[in-house]
Amino acid sequence: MFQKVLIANRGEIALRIQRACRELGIPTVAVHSTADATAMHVRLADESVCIGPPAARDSYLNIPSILSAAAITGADAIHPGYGFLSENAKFAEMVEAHGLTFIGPAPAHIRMMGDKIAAKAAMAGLGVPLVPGSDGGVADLAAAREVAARIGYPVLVKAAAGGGGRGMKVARAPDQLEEAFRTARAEAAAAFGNDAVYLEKYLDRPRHIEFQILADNHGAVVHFGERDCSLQRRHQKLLEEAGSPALSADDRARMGRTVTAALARLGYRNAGTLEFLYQDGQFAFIEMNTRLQVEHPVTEMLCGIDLVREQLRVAAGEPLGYTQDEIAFTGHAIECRVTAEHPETFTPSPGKVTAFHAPGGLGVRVDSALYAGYVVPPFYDSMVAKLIVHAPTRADAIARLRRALDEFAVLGIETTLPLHRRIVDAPAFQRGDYTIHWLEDFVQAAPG
Ligand code: MV4
Repeated sequence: MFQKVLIANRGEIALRIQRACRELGIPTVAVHSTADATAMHVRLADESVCIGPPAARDSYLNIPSILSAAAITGADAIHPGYGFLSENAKFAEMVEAHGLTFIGPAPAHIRMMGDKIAAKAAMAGLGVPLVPGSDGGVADLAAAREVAARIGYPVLVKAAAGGGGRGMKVARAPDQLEEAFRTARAEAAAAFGNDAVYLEKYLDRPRHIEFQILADNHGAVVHFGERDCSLQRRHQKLLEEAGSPALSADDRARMGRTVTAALARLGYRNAGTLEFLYQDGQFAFIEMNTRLQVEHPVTEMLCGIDLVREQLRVAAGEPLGYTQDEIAFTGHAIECRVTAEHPETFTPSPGKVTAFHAPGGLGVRVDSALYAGYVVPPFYDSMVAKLIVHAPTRADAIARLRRALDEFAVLGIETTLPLHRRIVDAPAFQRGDYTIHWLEDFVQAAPG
């Protein structure tokens, strides 16, 4: 096992990784910007190193600073968390070139999944179902017209280097294709320095369902079931559940077998998530994330496993030590992402937290780096807490979530807690009857 782990991140995920390391007896090194000197992840680490000024590009994205911090403190592994450098293949390569272990997949797999065209080609070859679309990229408008005529309108033009909703354009009819194609291309070139685009049939009312997998360095791959992440606004997830209210145990087992077989053949290592659109009983792969995700706790609660501990163990070369049939899915878990934003306008609300009281009790978990007196800086992601509940049934989990939200107090800043309280009471949410478009409409409608 590792002697010392450097955590190249901040906030709640840095705490989450520290906790797993501490339970394994591994000392941790925190890195922080000058804006984060009083942050909880610095207070709770065994050692800390200041790596630069507030702007992320000068600190949490500063590869030479982070590698120097690892060298100075004698860390032998780096956990990147999510965001920042977590899906940067070059960083993973440099970590390994310095003789350290990158706690994540092989650089080649990070790079492959970062190119959405390459990711889809790989998955198609491994028997994973895709959305109907172009076979690879579309080089010009004529090629786009041919593909669109074959798959039928509406179609989506997507950037190969995109993902998470950036660089997508819909064409609902042939007369909209030229505009969609040209703007998607231009935006992709400007945003990613890569103008490669591809075409997909546009699914009009899908759910977003993703499968969590874990692979050791010896060829064993398991899945921990799915998460339903359909409740999002402007590509920011607000609430996630495990399992999906739309799937049966049979659906889960069938898709689980498909994804674990695919990743075993790929030789994938460590944690990963396969994203699917799910509509009319059909799964269609869209992207793979090669990192630990924000919403991993719902999977942990459902399966009773510590995913970060598992990441550390397999990165250190240990075998998984269990098989798929030893993984049980028990009850239901829901996570609310609480952000420092106005609950109706979504205006950012950084500043001093004057009081903080986290809910507790059976089946309630709060992952947060907040404390009373902490000043939320304006420089980073606005997420300040994750509230996760687990209960025997979905209805019990919703009742528990309502109760926990009522106990949760974050004063001094605006948060999205009141929005979560409204979602929990919405009949469509309670029925589990929603698509990726539901929340967008719900927040448009006036509260009351
Ligand atoms: C789609 C789609 C409909 N049809 N692809 C948006 C983010 C990126 N991961 C993929 N996205 C979508 N791809 C086809 N062929 C609709 C979306 C989409 C979406 C997907 C998941 C969660 C939220 C979403 C919100 C808007 C659009």
